[in-house]
Amino acid sequence: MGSSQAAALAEDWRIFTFAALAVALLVWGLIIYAALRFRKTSANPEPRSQKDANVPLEIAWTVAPLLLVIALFAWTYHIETEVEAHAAVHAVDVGVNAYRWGWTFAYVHGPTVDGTPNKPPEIVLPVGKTAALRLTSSDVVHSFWIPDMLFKRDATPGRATAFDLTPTKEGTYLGRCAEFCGLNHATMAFRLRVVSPAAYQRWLKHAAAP
Ligand SMILES: [Cu+2]
Repeated sequence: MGSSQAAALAEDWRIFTFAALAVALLVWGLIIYAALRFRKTSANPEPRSQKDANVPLEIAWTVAPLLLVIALFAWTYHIETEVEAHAAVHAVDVGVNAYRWGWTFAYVHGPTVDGTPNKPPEIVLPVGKTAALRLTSSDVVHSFWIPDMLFKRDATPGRATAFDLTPTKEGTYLGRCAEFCGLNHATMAFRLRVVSPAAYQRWLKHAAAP
């Protein structure tokens, strides 16, 4: 996972997958058991009535899924709170603006990076540091999406939204617009390059130079 927020989200995914698998195994097991145990045979010519009631069982299969859903909800809420948290201090502060059909990254204490469809802009962040990204749109609804960071956030015109990103692995990650926004939506890409703090300082100095 490329960021601490992505690691938290991946954990949520794993919990849901294991919970779903446990329920599936139980249901499949009971189906197989019922099909074998209660099938019509010469020794058992009259299968059990379909109208039989079993109140304790009915309570159990109502309460058990309810508890499971409540637990999954609570766990997801806990993880979302972590992902949505805003650090008190940010190493980097970047204004991200989406427009038809590109991105601008305006560093609060640094350069403004723009690009073209042929040369997508690159946002550079230091590894292990928390960056504040403030997302806006100049025209229609776009969506900031970095698949490897398991993160997607809509950019809505007239409304600023901020989120934290703490990259944990150096590398280059592809970003795209995830909300259909017109003719050149498909080319509305950017790159995120995560580098060491020292390399970040060098880049900052170089990029800010006239
Ligand atoms: Cu877009």
